[in-house]
Amino acid sequence: MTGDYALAVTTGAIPLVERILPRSGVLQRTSSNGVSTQIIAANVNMVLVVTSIKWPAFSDGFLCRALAASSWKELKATIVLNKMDLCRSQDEELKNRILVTYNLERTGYSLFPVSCITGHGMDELLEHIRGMTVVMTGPSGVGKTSLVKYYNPSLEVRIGSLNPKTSKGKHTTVATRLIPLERNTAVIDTPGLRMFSIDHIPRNDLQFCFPEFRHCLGECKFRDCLHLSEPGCAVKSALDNGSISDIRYGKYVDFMNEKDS
Ligand SMILES: Nc1nc2c(ncn2[C@@H]2O[C@H](COP(=O)(O)OP(=O)(O)OP(=O)(O)O)[C@@H](O)[C@H]2O)c(=O)[nH]1
Ligand SMILES: [Mg+2]
Ligand SMILES: [Zn+2]
Repeated sequence: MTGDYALAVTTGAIPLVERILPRSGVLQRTSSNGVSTQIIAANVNMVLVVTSIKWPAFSDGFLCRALAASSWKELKATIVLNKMDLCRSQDEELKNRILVTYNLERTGYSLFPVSCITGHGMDELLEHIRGMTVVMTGPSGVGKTSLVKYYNPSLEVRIGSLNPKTSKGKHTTVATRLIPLERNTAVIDTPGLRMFSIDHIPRNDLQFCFPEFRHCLGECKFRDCLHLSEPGCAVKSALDNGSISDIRYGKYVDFMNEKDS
């Protein structure tokens, strides 16, 4: 597993792995078969959920699923909003909406608008991940590999073009790889995902995967409130007074309903 630490003996020419050391900081998703759970990377300090302002289109669904999966494993998550060089005046509204929906004060997440082309925000992002091993996840074509290539230009990696009809990526990266950037700092590049499935998160636990709900939990009229249509719900009150975003709450309801069926 990428990120694993192993004990190895080196008596011969080839080191022999004796055992894998216990893992911490494991990012998981539900496999595409919908049944088993897949470890994306192990021993990471933080998850970078990489998105793009456009090409491919920004997706709240992907982002909220990846953030929920990170919270589920108690992993710190950071949102990277790439391709800011493509942001035109007609995209400003979307950019501002994303900043409000996911901003630090409400959610505790960090958000970095960046561009791998102009270098905008890239120094700040490097400062943010310094000293850590971070795993990147995101849809195909958002620029995950471009990001590591920006930090390490001599790196031999494939960067893919987009499908001009769909403006989606072509699943260029096919294997997960740990790339050391500087002393004590490494980035794990992963293949782009069509969907970040979170079927492995139990329905009753989803509420804990939205950090902005936390201050409300325990404040609802019913102890077993799932914040859907129960009376006296503190999450719904926070939604009504605007301290929880309607987009984030909408995703929570979608994910809860998916688990119903
Ligand atoms: N305009 C613009 N294009 C970018 C930026 N970053 C990456 N791209 C382009 O986006 C396309 C996809 O980049 P990749 O780095 O291969 O994307 P990826 O996320 O690694 O894709 P997969 O490996 O398929 O998951 C390439 O054509 C890059 O040149 C950016 O900041 N601005
Ligand atoms: Mg890639
Ligand atoms: Zn409630």
